[in-house]
Amino acid sequence: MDVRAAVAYEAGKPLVIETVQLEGPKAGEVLVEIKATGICHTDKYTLSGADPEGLFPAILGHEGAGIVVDVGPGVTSLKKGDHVIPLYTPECRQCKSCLSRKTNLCTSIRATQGKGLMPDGSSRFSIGGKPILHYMGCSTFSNYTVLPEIALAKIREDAPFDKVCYIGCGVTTGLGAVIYTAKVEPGANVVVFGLGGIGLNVIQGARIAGADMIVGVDLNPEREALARKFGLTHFVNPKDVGADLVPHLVELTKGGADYSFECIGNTDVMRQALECCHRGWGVSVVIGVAAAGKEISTRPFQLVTGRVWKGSAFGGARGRTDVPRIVDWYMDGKINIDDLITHILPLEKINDGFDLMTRGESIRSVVVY
Ligand code: NAD
Ligand code: AHE
Ligand code: ZN
Repeated sequence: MDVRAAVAYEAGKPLVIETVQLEGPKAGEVLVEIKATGICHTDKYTLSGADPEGLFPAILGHEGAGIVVDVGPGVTSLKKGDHVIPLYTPECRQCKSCLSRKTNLCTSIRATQGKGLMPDGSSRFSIGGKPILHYMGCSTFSNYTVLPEIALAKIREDAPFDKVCYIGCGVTTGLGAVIYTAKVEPGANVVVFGLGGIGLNVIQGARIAGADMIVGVDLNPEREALARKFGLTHFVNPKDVGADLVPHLVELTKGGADYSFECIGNTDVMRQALECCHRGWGVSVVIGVAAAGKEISTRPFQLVTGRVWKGSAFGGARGRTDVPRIVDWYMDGKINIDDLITHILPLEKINDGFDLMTRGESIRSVVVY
């Protein structure tokens, strides 16, 4: 079938709206009509050329929601008409990782997904017979896409697509990092670096977990007011404290953070996030994705004296199990998504969404088909 998609032909170049040919679902696959998709910083990162797994030409986008249109042979858990959220972290419930119960990083299709291909090693997208690659197994910058059954969370039908698409990445990543990865407890002191689409969800996660002090660190002063609405108690602009940021945060939290979260993708900030943690027990969670070639460093003494450095992908959430629950939290008014969706755009304006993010003017832009 012919579909409408934003194609990333080359790193660093704007997306091009094209008519693309999409093959139907093969065994174990599902055809989904995407109704809405968020634009995440990771799409910008890959488009920039800094992602070692960034391949072109491709159809980016990994934060969508839509409706099942057709299923391939052998699909049992989904049927035409089901409402779904695509999962860049699938949940096969059979691989070593899923069965371990120690991680959400299902490994069953990761190798082909990282090459921009479906599990059988081919692409379903093409233009004039030339293959166009998938992205993060999702390619939600297309009004129709094909995914493996294990990479779709079935959600309730009354949930609005233009809001719950954000649960496909940003909401789950931020909330999950607090709840599933760090397991923040009531009364904890939390420091969040970067108050964008991810960091603001970390803040609301920390509030829900019952944190006492929720400190936000951002270079953009405009982020403070919105963050306060989500539970922020203290705002720090690094420009105001300069080289003294770490001691300032340690003093503010009366000895250091119980938990810190890096939501930027800056390796210097990752170090600050670790070092502002409390001696003996502070846990720092890396969420931000850093460019190819970047490395983190600190004095090993920081770890010897009890600070813990860990990371979180998709918030540690098991997509098919946890995503439908997070949709329920939104529908029950337990989490706020509406105030984070600052812009709604048609597909033709998708490049404006990237520009708004670059200029720090949006939290989430959502493309509605
Ligand atoms: P965003 O652009 O919306 O937000 C980034 C924020 O960081 C902005 O508010 C910006 O002003 C602030 N900032 C930038 N440099 C700073 C600095 N040096 N000090 C303090 N603040 C600074 O991005 P986002 O969508 O929230 O994504 C954040 C990061 O998380 C990205 O690296 C993205 O790729 C990554 N991410 C990771 C996962 C995961 O599963 N681990 C999932 C989604 C996104
Ligand atoms: N290809 C990138 C990795 C990027 C990355 O870390 N992705 C996160 C999700 S970001 C969503 O916005 C993730 O889930 N990682 C686990 C995985 O298996 O990819 C690079 O830098 O190499
Ligand atoms: Zn994302």
